[in-house]
Amino acid sequence: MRKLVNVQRYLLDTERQHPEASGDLTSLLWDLTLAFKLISAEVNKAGLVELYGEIGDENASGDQVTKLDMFAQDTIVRMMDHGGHLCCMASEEERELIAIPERYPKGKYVLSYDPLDGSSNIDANVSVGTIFAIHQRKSPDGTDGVLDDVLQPSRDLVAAGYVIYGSSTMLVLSTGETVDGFTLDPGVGEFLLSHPNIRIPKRGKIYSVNEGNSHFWKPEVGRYVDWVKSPAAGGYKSRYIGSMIADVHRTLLYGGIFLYPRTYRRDPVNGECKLRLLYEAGPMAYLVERAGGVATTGTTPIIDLEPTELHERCEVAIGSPDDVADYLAFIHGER
Ligand code: AHM
Ligand code: MG
Repeated sequence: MRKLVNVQRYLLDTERQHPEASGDLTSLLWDLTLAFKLISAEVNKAGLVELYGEIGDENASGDQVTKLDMFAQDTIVRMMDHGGHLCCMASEEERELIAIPERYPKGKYVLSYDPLDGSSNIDANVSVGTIFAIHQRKSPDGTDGVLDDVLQPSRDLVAAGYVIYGSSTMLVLSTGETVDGFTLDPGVGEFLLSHPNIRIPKRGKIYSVNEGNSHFWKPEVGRYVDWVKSPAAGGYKSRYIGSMIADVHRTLLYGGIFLYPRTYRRDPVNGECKLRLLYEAGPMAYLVERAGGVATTGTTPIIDLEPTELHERCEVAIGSPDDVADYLAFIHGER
């Protein structure tokens, strides 16, 4: 009979491989999975309980906030503020750091997250997801967390993952070694290990980028995209959902490349990037690299970027090592 591993058993097994572990990270992740189950239940019935639609506000990054964004944001804060594992949090939906209330103990970890990535597509029932990243704090134990606790490179993450609320709900997680996938069994309400040790293929046959921006790319990006869809490249397909979590999840499983390059639409000199480093690009880069892939801005590995502000953005090229190598060759004018 197949061994059934729920996420709690997986976390305990991982903890036992590290005798120095205090169990704090395991409890933190366990609390998070409960938040994900609550969000998953709500996403699944959004159309029924009138949770679709925008609430008329913009978030810290200037995007329209949807009702489900707010639900996901509130759920994570409510589940995570009192466990004694965190010293502060940072969210796409909040301009400033989220403090742990005075009355609760302050822990040794920091949580950065995007409560509902891809939510601009949600009314069309497109897959959305939660992205999360956990660092160890740098400031003294027991005190309130500070900005420097959050502004750490993704290379130093102790855990990261995402939950995709798709045709089924899936949690993809790494605590530093393997990348493992769990599917939520709605009957029993447990995340069960379904995709152990995910490895990205060395090369894929899919490229994923918003080609609606092509007039605003650097010419090198356009040259790569022209090449990748040409017969010379050997028959790549285009897939773009417009929900990073879904586009990167597919890239992780099938291989290929996901791009969100800088566009020169509003600022023709410096251009602008879309994806946020701390809670979108960084954790996804960490996971893809752990699974054998590559994640770069075009010049720097994303996991090496030193964030300087909470909602900082960066360029993104993520995927199979051979595909990202082709992209870099075009970007650096070698092809
Ligand atoms: P969001 O966090 O407001 O949903 O924005 C991020 C999303 C990503 O999921 C996705 O990759 C990107 O925005 C799509 O952007 P675009 O519509 O410009 O292609
Ligand atoms: Mg997002």
